[in-house]
Amino acid sequence: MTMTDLLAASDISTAINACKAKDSFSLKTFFATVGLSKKSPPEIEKVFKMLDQDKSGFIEQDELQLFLQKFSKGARALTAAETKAFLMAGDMDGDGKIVQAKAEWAKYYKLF
Ligand SMILES: [Ca+2]
Repeated sequence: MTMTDLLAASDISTAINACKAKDSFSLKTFFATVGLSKKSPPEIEKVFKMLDQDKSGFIEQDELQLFLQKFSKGARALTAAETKAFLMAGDMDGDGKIVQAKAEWAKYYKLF
C-alpha cells in the first residue's frame, strides 16, 4: 500500500509544493490539501501504518521527520522545528512519540 492508493497524486504534489520552503509546513493545510481531511478514521489509520516504518506501533521523531517523503520520494525532510510542532500536536503524554492508539491519533482528526 502506498499513499497514492488512498490519495490523488495531483493533490499530493500540490500539497508538497506548497511547503517546499523550510519551516513552511502546516499540518492543517497539508492534511486539507492532500485530502486527508475527508478520510475516515480507518483510512487515516492506514496512513499511520505507512508512517510507522519500523512497525513499532509508535511514530517516532525520526519517522515524523521524513513525513513528506512518505508522500513523495523527492520531498524534503521536515526541519527540527516542524517535526517538534507536529509531535506536539498529537503527543498527549509527552513521551516524544505518537502512539497508534485512538486517543493520540484522534487529536489529529480535530486538526482537520
Ligand atoms: Ca515507529
